[in-house]
Amino acid sequence: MVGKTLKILFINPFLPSALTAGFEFDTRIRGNHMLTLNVGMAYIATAVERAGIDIEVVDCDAHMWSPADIEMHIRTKSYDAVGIGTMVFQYSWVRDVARMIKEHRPDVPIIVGSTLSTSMPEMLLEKSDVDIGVLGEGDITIVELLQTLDEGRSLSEVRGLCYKDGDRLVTTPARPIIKDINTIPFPNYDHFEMEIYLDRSKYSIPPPAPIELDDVIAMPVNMARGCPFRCSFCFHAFQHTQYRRRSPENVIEEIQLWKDKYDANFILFWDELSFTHERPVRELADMLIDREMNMSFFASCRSELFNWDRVDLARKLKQAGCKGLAYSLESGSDEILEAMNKRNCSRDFITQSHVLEAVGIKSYTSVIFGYPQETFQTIDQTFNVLAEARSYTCVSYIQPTPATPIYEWALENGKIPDEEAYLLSLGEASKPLVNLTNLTLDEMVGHVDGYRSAISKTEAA
Ligand code: B12
Ligand code: SF4
Repeated sequence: MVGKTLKILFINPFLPSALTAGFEFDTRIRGNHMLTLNVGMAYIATAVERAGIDIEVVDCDAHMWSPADIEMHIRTKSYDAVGIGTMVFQYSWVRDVARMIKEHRPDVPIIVGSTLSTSMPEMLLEKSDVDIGVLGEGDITIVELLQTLDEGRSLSEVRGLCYKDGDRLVTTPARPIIKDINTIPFPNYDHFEMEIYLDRSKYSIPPPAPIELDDVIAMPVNMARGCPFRCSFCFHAFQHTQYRRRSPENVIEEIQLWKDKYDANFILFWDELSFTHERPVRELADMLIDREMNMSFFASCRSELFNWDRVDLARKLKQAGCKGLAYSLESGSDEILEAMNKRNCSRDFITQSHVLEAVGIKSYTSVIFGYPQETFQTIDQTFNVLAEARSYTCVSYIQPTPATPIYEWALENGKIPDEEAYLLSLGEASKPLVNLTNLTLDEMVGHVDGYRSAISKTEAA
């Protein structure tokens, strides 16, 4: 057992531009700030607490706090380590908070996990006051890391880390993935500002809301980890982690917990890919129906899962409570889909959208403009596919993120002359930050906006 006296502070960063791209979420309460639980950090905090270590969570996201807002907290309390987990887009926020922590507590190690440390460990450690980056899944690594720090042993013994050792950076061998993810304890959200999350959870349901919003109490559930695909703009392109899914029994047990504890009536399956093929859909749907869970949910899948031969399966999923499925088209141009290594095609996408429409499941999709092959014609193709599919669409522009093939391409082709300046500017993806195309940014955005205003007029009608 690790020393009981250890105390770890977890900081959940404020996601100021969490309004994702083109979806116009209900913004009545928090301006454009859509609030969603930080599931990954909750898993980490839970693992640490279960190892007998004291934890505290400062929930900046729930309170919309800046680094300055938590300065007093850092000054007046003492901790053995600080843990932060967030996306690449919060690099600037994390850099500022790490600087502030070091000013007051120079000896407290700052540990960062999630996609930020996994995607850009060297830049993060070299350019900020962060001491240790946890790479990939952190559930086991964080506990071993804290034990090692506590016992004063060398961090080189801990797999899945990048850390500062004097003037040099050390990367330890990769942490093997957790093969059976049913063994991972459910995340405990008691240290998060649950009243605020539950109160605002309804605003994370994208329009057109398939349920009366005021009735919604939504909780996130992570049903699968990893992704079997390697799209060239995606975090998973360089992860090489095996796709794993929890058993339906295990998922339903967690859903039951949120029903009992929070009166949840809506589950957001925050997975890369909730469903890859037919069997898991059927298994989960059967179990939700047999156990009379009476739960609405959103999940994600690929665009080739449903066709007219599987309309009964879609119907069953609807009967089980599925209100919406997210699956990404990304582009209507086959050339761009190939460049993205997307391994889907627009025809399947259209068919699936029609099948889901026929059974009453809303379909949500996203498109990314601005790949190097983008032209007026490919933009037209994308909007033509969207019009035919009648899916609800989130429109964004490519913001290459570190370690992905498209980021490497952008670097090699001089599209990102100053890496750090670019990474500090990352944010909401509804505006392009770099131009990878042969169009000017004004031309591309103007052409896209022409379609977007036409779509909003049709939707308003
Ligand atoms: C939920 C979600 C969101 C939520 C945010 C929730 C929150 N409060 O953090 C919302 C909807 C707001 C969101 C927005 C966006 N998102 Co998002 N999102 C997700 C999603 C679907 C699930 C995250 C999750 O719960 N995972 C499950 C947990 C178990 O995994 P995990 O978070 O990775 O946690 C593990 C490790 O990372 C690590 N870890 C995590 N935290 C910590 C902390 C410490 C201290 C340590 C040691 C370790 C550690 O251990 C955990 C357990 O093993 C992921 C995809 C995915 N499945 O991960 C994308 C993902 C994180 N999002 C992504 C993107 C691109 C975006 C947007 C840019 C989308 C857009 N087009 O606008 C925006 C950015 C908004 C912003 N301002 O930053 C990318 C991130 C890419 C990157 N390189 O950072 C992902 C990976 C999707 C993808 N495949 O590309 N997103
Ligand atoms: S299918 Fe989705 S999650 Fe998987 S690699 Fe492609 S974009 Fe990423």
